[in-house]
Amino acid sequence: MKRVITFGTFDIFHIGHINILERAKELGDYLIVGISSDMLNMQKKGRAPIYSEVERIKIISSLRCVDEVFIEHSLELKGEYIKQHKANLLVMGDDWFGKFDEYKALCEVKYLARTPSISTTEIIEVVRNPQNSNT
Ligand code: C2G
Repeated sequence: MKRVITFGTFDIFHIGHINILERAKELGDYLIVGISSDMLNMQKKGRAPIYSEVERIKIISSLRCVDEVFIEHSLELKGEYIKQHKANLLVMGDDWFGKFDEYKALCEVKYLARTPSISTTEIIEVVRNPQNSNT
């Protein structure tokens, strides 16, 4: 059985998120998702997520393609999480291209193309300033 692991904040869940999760699942049999804690998101993006970790865990674990979730507390613990969850494959979006190559010593690592034209940051922008939307 091939165990796939991926990581992300998945704030304001959107089509880009489901696309990468479904494609990650197709590359194996069992999908494990590390969801950034509110604190880790604060460190990564300099702001609190719109949806709390409790809400994001509930949303992600309700998806058909997701088998297991856990909270990612630190980017530095990625190797530990890979070992703990006995992952055979790490999948990330290509905005992280090359950033996790060191884990090739532990498991296979693949970067998948991001879904174009959608991001949590853009959604926040459009909701705040609808007149700037070009859609
Ligand atoms: N994603 C995508 N297409 C988009 C937007 C996001 O494929 N249009 C992917 C990202 O590449 C990532 C996943 O969806 O693989 C989750 O995205 P984020 O929530 O933005 O994740 P991020 O905050 O970058 O966290 O340890 C790594 C980090 O925790 C990743």
